[in-house]
Amino acid sequence: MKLLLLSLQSNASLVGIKYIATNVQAHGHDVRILLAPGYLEEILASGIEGFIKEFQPDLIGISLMSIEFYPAKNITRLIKDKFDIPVVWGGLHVILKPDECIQYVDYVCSGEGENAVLALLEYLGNSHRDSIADIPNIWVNHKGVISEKPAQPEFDLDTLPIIEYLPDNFYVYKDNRIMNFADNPKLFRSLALYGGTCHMMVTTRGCPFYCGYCANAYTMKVFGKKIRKRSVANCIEELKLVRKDPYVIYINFEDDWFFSHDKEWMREFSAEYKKYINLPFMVRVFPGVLDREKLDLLRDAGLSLVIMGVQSGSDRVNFEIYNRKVKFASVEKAAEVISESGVAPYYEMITDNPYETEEDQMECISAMSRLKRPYTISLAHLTFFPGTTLTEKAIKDGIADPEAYLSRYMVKIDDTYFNKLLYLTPYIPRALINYLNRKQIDRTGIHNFLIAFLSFTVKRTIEPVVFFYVIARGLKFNIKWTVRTVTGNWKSAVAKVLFNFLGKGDMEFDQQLEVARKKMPELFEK
Ligand code: B12
Repeated sequence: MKLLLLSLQSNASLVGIKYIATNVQAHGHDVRILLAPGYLEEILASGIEGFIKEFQPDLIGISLMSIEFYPAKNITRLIKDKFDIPVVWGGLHVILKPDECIQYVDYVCSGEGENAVLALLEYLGNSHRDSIADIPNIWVNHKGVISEKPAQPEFDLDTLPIIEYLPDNFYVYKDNRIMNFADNPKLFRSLALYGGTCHMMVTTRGCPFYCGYCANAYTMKVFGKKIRKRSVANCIEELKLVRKDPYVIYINFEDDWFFSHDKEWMREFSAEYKKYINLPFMVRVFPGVLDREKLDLLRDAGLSLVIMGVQSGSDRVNFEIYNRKVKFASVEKAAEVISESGVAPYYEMITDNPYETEEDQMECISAMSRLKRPYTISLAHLTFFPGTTLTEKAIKDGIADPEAYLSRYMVKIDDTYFNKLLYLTPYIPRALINYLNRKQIDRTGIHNFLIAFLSFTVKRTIEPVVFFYVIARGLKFNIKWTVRTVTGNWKSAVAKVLFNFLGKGDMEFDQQLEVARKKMPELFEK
């Protein structure tokens, strides 16, 4: 049987789809992955049409996060116009909204896809398409009649085959041509995140927290609270394979809770990693449970950067609005530990929260200004993902547009006085932060001018320097690693500096949607 997996993501760094592809392939089927970055055209490009005609898949699978909902809806109808091939959707957005997604497609996968897609493909090989598939996780839309299916029981992650960094069945649609990435590695590197120097990997699945804004708070209702973990041997096997690609110089562990591994695991992992892999890497940490001993073990193995979600510097916002039970005192303690270990810190903040008062915002700024420097910071809009407790509340209160999460992400993040000041906190003197940190009613023209001026200049001068210093320090000032990281990432680094200079954010996706809204209004109707 043949399976075509389609991703509409803007970059070539895929994880979930690779797992599905590798598992289905390991069972003897022919699989291709096609990346059509942000495809949102009115017609099916002849290149894509030709590729499907030539491959003749028995099933087409489309992967989508919420941001890809309209592109997925569009390409599904274009494929359906030309081909009589069953289509299945899966991915985070489908897990959140299976009931809505199933309206546009034959099947949706409301949970993990590895076993579900395999079962569906084999079912299509054995049964008549008119019969109704009875497969865990797979909802069916049979001529408009919907059959729901409860989530599949969990499986042991070590039973999955190992995924590759650049599999040879990975294709891309570009300039009306389909190209194989393995045959065009330069093209792959131009579309992969960090210039194709970084392998993204997950060693656990699950998150024990129910933060009110996070999509995980909903997915954990589906998958259960238990965190599933891969063995050290299984992770090292993947890394050894990845290590063969000379361009990969950095490993990015995308686990929501990497620190759920116990000390024994960390000890064994660090020893093996140092021995066989020996590349710098990054992990995500949660402030309340950061363990110094584990951090030191990882640091010794090559840990160079940690991403820590802070979200807000106000305990009221974290506890009462985000249901995130972490006091800022724990953040301060964790920041201290991170700073002492010499690992580069990157703190993530959520802004533009309509429930936040000016007092909360001021508390947030002064709390963040107390953190040990140097550190770097990223801001993201509060996004009202469907199914989360915060979204339900915001919709009830008439505050959130239930559709906004489909399009609003990074754009115009530094529009407000508060966001600008928050972004500046790691870089300007604390006395200046205190002077600028005040309510709107107490601000004068001087405050507004200073914020605009500092925001413009700091982004173009101090920020890149601090960023570079923090990264080099995280890499223990190892010249070889620093040079390799910088040269490997020079395109993203230059793009960041350039975008900072031009004062541009990640606008492309929103603009594309606007154009599509004008050209294809019917696509945006319910
Ligand atoms: C790694 C990661 C990325 C990577 C790679 C994503 C990828 N496509 O593989 C990168 C860095 C590219 C990324 C980017 C973004 N991400 Co991200 N990312 C993650 C993260 C941390 C882990 C995902 C992962 O690898 N999980 C492990 C794999 C095995 O699971 P999976 O991807 O869900 O895939 C399984 C199922 O979903 C299903 N499945 C997936 N595809 C398909 C397809 C078919 C046909 C079927 C049947 C099943 C199926 O089967 C898979 C295997 O079991 C999650 C957090 C999380 N815990 O999920 C956020 C997360 C998915 N990201 C999120 C967001 C918001 C983004 C961005 C929009 C951020 C931004 N502001 O730019 C961008 C969007 C990029 C784009 N579309 O252009 C949100 C999504 C929320 C939502 N409602 O969509 C999450 C949930 C984070 C969060 N807690 O809010 N991300």
